[in-house]
Amino acid sequence: MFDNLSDKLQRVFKNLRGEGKLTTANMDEALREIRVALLEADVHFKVVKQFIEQVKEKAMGEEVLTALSPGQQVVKIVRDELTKMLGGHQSRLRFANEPPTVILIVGLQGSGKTTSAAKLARVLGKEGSKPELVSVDVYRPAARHQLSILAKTVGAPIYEGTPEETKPLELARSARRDAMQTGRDVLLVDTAGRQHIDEQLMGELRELKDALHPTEILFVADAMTGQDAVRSADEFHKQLGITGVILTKMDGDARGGAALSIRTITGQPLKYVGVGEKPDALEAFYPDRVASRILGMGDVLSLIDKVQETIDQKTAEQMQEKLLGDDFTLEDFREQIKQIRKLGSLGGLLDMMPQIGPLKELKNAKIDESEVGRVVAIIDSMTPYERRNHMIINGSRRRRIAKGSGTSVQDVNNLLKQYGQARKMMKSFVGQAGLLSKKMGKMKIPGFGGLPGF
Ligand SMILES: Nc1nc2c(ncn2[C@@H]2O[C@H](COP(=O)(O)OP(=O)(O)O)[C@@H](O)[C@H]2O)c(=O)[nH]1
Ligand SMILES: [Mg+2]
Repeated sequence: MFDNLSDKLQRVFKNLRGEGKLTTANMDEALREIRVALLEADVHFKVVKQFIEQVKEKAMGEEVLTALSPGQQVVKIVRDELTKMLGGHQSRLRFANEPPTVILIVGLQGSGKTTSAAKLARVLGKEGSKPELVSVDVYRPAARHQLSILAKTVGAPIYEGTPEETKPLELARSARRDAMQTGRDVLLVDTAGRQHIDEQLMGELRELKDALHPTEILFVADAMTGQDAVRSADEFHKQLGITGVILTKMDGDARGGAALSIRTITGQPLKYVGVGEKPDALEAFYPDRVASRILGMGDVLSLIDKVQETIDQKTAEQMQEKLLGDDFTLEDFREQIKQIRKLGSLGGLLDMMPQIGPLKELKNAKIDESEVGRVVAIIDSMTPYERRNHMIINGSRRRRIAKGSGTSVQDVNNLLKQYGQARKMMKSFVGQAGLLSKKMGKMKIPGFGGLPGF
């Protein structure tokens, strides 16, 4: 996501940093490069124009020119403006005063409506809501069947309808009654899509809107279609009135033009992004985090969210206490490795971390399953006393452990070395981040990370 744009912007700032002072000349040059980078990322030209004007106005302001490090100020201005361009603050779903909250999911065919409806049911369920699904795509039985299967996967009930209910409106009304009777507090309505916007589709959606009074009308768009996604979002908004956007297939979108334009063009917020085909691949959209990520400042808050969602909370807390209390044993190390394996490939995680030097190189690294198995086997072959007192593991113990685990003394040596490094690293990184997130909840970490390279 945003890879090219990110690389280019970081290069601009690096050059700017080389200049001692900000002048009209080097600022103009930097702005020109930022403009090209945005246009190449397929950002709408109007959005680019507005962005450049804003940055220019702020960067030429008095405080910046007299600041100690003007380059740093400019990065901050760009980050703030990028955040604004992405919508400013996170835009959460709204709920009706009287349940059930009705959420209408609309968009063109193939954009990811059905998949997103199920993903959203999963997210809402995790947050403590009791969502119910219904498909009103009466034209394609396969589409309704697809939602039934997905509903099972995410563990949400679906209103299947009776054979007499052949119209979208009838189905939706019955589903709402069903939700009310069964105590479900959110009804997600997956609608039919067309390849192009047409009057019949809009008429049908308007009818649903008038009858159901949805709290949210979420437009689902395929990020890979770039400005086409923005255009259709705008058209839907004009004709129907949407309340937010879910941008899907961000995992396949290297440029990011739709994400960066949709807010400014439609005036409606991006609420969620789809980042894969699986039911758990939906993320809430945080403009400030994404802006930081684009500028290579990492996205430690999303990283913490992911770690917390994946790793069993209790284990993580115990681990943190151990780390801080300095009694992180080989048994804990083994547990930790098992947990890390659950997080999946390192690539996704490293994307969220500040791109400092060598970390960037690690980006494509994958957790090696056989390596994980070997490490666990070695630790299993130690006595409990050894696991708690790694210092006593001398040469003869190492030989015995190697033999017991079917590995070599070299492997055992490596593992002990890794363990030593992990103790150090964990203490400084996860220890701090985890504890901070625990103490501060969702609060922003003040001054986090500073600005890259300054
Ligand atoms: N890679 C990727 N594929 C997605 C994402 N969201 C949906 N898809 C795929 O896009 C295709 C169309 O999705 P579907 O939900 O059926 O679209 P609909 O016609 O709008 O209901 C399916 O193959 C989905 O698996 C996403 O975020 N990432
Ligand atoms: Mg569908």
